[in-house]
Amino acid sequence: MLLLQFSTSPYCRKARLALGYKHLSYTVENLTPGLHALKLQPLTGTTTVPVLLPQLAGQPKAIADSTHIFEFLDTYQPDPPLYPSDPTLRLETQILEDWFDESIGTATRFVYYDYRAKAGKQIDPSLFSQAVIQIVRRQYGINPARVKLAGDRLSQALAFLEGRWLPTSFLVGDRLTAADFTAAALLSPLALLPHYLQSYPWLFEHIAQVHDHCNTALPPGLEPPLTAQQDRQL
Ligand SMILES: N[C@@H](CCC(=O)N[C@@H](CS)C(=O)NCC(=O)O)C(=O)O
Repeated sequence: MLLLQFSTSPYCRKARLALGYKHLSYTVENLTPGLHALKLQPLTGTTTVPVLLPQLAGQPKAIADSTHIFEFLDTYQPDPPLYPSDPTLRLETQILEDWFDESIGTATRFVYYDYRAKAGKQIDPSLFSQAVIQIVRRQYGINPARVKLAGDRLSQALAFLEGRWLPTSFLVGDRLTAADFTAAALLSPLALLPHYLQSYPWLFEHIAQVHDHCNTALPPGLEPPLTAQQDRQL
C-alpha cells in the first residue's frame, strides 16, 4: 500500500496510526504543498491528503479522506477493528471521529498556524515554511477573532477528553477505536505549543501511548531526546 501525504498533516498521521495499529506494511510518498493537487485531482477528484493507494488486485485504486481510509482498512483487515461491532458504540465512535475531524481538527489548525506565524516562527523560519503558513492562513481565513473561538472550542474538547481518557484510557468502550486515533492525531500539533504542553501533560502522555500502541513515530515536540551515541553519529 502507498500513502500519499503531507508529512506534517494530522489527518495523514491519523491514517498512519490506523495502518500501524493493524500492522499493515505500507510506504509513504510526501507530496509538495501547492503541487499536490496536480497529482491528487485526477486520482480522487479532490485535493486533500491523505490518499491511500491499496495497490492490490480487486481493491479500489485510490481512497481519499481519512474516514474512508479507516472504513476500507476495517473491511480489508477486520482485526484489530477500528470501529466497535456493537451498533451503539459504533455510532458513538463515528460521531466522535466526525467531531474531531471537522470541528476540533479545524480548531487545532487555527491555533497552530497562528502560533507558527507569531511566537512559534523560530520553529522553522525558512522562507518556504513561512510562505506555506501564510497560504494556509489565507486559505482558511485565520484571523484573531477566529483563533480565539478556536481556542475556546479546544478547551471544551480537552475537558471532555480529560473526563474519558484519564479514568479509562478509551473514548468509547473498553478498547482503542477510531475515536482515539482521530483525537490523538488531530491534537498532536499542540505538542509544539508551550501553553498546551505545560497545561495538559496528561494529553501528551496519552497521545504518546496511542502512538506507541500503533508503532508510529511520535509527533514533533514529543520525540525522545537523542541519546549521546545518536548525537555523536549525526
Ligand atoms: N476530511 C479530510 C481532511 C483532510 C485535510 O484537510 N487535509 C489537508 C492537509 S491537513 C489538505 O490536504 N489540504 C490541501 C488541500 O485542501 O488542497 C480527511 O479526513 O482526510
